[in-house]
Order: sequence, then structure tokens, then C-alpha cells
Amino acid sequence: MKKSNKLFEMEKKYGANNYHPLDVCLAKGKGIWVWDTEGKKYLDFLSSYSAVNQGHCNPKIAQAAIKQMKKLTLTSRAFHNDQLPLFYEKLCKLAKMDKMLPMNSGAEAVETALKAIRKWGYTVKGVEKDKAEIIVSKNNFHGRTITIISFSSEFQYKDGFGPLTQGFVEIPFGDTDALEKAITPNTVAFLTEPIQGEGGIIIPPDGFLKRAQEICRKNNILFVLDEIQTGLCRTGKLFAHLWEEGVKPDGLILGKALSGGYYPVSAFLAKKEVMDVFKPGDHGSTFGGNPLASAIAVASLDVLIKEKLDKNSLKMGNYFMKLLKSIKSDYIKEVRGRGLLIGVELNENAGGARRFCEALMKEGLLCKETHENIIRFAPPLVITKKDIDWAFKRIEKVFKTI
Ligand code: IF1
Repeated sequence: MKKSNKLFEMEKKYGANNYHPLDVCLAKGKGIWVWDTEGKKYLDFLSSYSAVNQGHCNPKIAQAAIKQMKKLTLTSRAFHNDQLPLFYEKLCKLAKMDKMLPMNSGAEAVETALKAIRKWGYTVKGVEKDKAEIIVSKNNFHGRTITIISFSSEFQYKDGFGPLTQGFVEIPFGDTDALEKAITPNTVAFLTEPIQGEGGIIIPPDGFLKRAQEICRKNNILFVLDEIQTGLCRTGKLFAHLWEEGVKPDGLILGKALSGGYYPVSAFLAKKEVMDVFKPGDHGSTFGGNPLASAIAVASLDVLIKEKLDKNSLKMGNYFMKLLKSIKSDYIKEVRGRGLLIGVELNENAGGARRFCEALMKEGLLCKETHENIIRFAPPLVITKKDIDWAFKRIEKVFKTI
């Protein structure tokens, strides 16, 4: 029996059934490449949902991680540690934000943002107790906790998990008129992704963020961006909001590539007035901000900056998108993206994106569909032109022969 089949059986027997992965069992990764248990090599076009922007097992991050692992890993926040301040300074300066709060998973950082937003609403803005409203975008994805799924528009994400958390108002993504109309005296924030990832690589109309920011400022509500997926060079800039001049969120949520895939590291960053609502005991986490996480995050950020992965993402993204747009196929409805966050939306006649992902896998490319009809192409940002050419040949072939 193949090793992977044995592993699949173990998984089926002991694991919760909350995923439907492709039939490939990965055992090794290096840069843009991963290998399965049978030794077959694939180009990873998912990058662990943009967590390995720096490439799999990036040696510089590995070095920092191993060094710190041998020195000190976890102190809890009951004591200071000598790595966290370095992480604070590095990330706040890069993001041009006053302060930050470290957590682990993306969802935890989103929860942190929601708590900060609400408390700011009550203690600074003066909203009546328990009345705070947060405006969010329809079709969003911000994570899986009960509160976060409470404002998801995806039926399955919340079905069976009630009672849900109150206090969220939805507007169509990218619609600033709707944003203006949704504001009440109890509104404390507008929270959105700059580009919707899970939503299907949806790019809002030009000027959306700037306009939304203006509306927020005018109405004394916080403008908060979830850049867990779009941040850290994925879209061709350090943050997706830098695509619009003059955009400076009041709160910024990061995760995924903040650790280059080594460890769960996330953060909520904010202006001082917002972060200062937290007092000792208000919020925390056993692992958040630990020395190992901090050392890994600093190294992960250094790789993004020193290797200019924003520039490579932009250059390779534009090149790849042009190639994808040149495919002549009745199956393709639209190719869209920014930097190396690219979606190919298929027509209804294509029979779903899943079978394309399966065919691409046979050709040595690992992709994952999002929704029924969208194939996501998001390789590690260290990809070269030669590798894109290699991949494109196979993508073209799949569209011709499927
Ligand atoms: C899964 C999607 C991507 C995110 C944004 C917060 C989080 C995510 C913008 C939560 C997480 C992940 C979750 C992962 C799949 C993946 C995903 F398809 F579900 F939407 F990337 F596109 N904000 N996205 O994208 O971060 O708590 O997971 O660290 O399997 O659920 P997390």
C-alpha cells in the first residue's frame, strides 16, 4: 500500500471531517516547491493560503527559529521577554502604526480588533453600553470563531453554531454609498478586507478604501483593515491598502506570512488612541508575543523587505496575469488579481473549478478552488519567471485538454 493511502486512512479514522483536501500528502517543502510522500514534486500555487509568502522552509527564518528555540521559547506575558520589543518596533515602523498587540491565529487577531473597536466605542466615542455596531462587508472572510462567523454571509459557516453574536451590519463590498447609509450614532467601526480572498479574489472599485476612510473619519468611526491574506507583499505592495494613496487605517490586522509559515503569529496594530483602551487583564494569550514567535516574525519581515518580495510579487504577478489572460478558452470568464493574488473565474459550463485543480495536480501544480468556480493562483512570492513559464505551459495544457 502507498504510504499516503495509509496516512489517509489514519486521517479518516481519527481526524475530524472538517476539510476536503486534494488527494496529495505533502512531506517536504523548499521555496515554491513541495514533495508528496511518494516523492512527486509540485509547484505550490496556494502558499498555504498566503502564509508562506517567503517560500517553504525559508532558510533565513529557519536559522532564526532554531537559534531562538535553543535559547528561550515561552515565558508567558507574566514576564517580559527580550524578543517581543524587537518585534513591536519592527512591525510598527514597517506598518507605520503606533502600537500593536501580538496574538497567534488570524481569527484571534480579528477578535482582538473587535474587542478594541468596541471598547473604543464605549470609552472614547461614548456609545451607550452594549449598543456598538460594527459595519462589515458582505462576502467577507475573517476567520472561524463564533463571533466572526456571526457576521459571515456564508450560510454553511454559521449553520448549526448559534446563538450568534449581535452588533454587526453588512454592506455590499466596495459600496461606499451603502457604507454611508449604514452608519448610525452607534456605529464604531467599518471592518473590511481590501481585496476579498476567500470571497473569490474580489477587487473593489478604484478609490474604495480612500472614500471609505473619508466617510469613517467624517463620522468618527474607526477604519479597520483585515490584511491577514492581502498583507505582507502578497498583492505587490507591503500592504494592499498602499495601492491607494493617502490610506492609513486606524486598525490593521495581520497574520499568516507574519511567520513565513513557521508558527502561528498574528497581530492587531492600531493608532495609540485605540490600543490604549486595553488595560492589564482586558485581553491576552498564553502564546501571543512569545520569544520564539517574535524572533520568527522579525526574521519573516526581514526576508520580505531584504528580498524585496513586494517588487517580485508585482512583477511576477503582472507577467503571470498577462499569460493567463492570453489563454483562449470558453471555460474562462475572467482573470483578475493584484500582484500574486490571482483568481481565474470559470464560466458555468466549466463543470466547477475543483476538476481543474485535480487536473492541474496531475501536472504538478497545487491549486485550490474558492467557491464553485474560481481557481486561485497564489504561489510563494519568491517565484521566478522561469518557474512561471514552466507552470503556465501546464495550465495552458489543462485548459486545452480537460
Ligand atoms: C481555513 C479561506 C484563505 C483570512 C482573512 C482572517 C483569517 C483568514 C482575510 C483567519 C484565513 C484562511 C483560513 C483557512 C483558509 C484560508 C482562506 F479560504 F478560508 F478564506 F486564505 F482564503 N482574515 N484564511 O483569509 O485566519 O484564524 O485561519 O489564521 O482553512 O479556514 P486564521
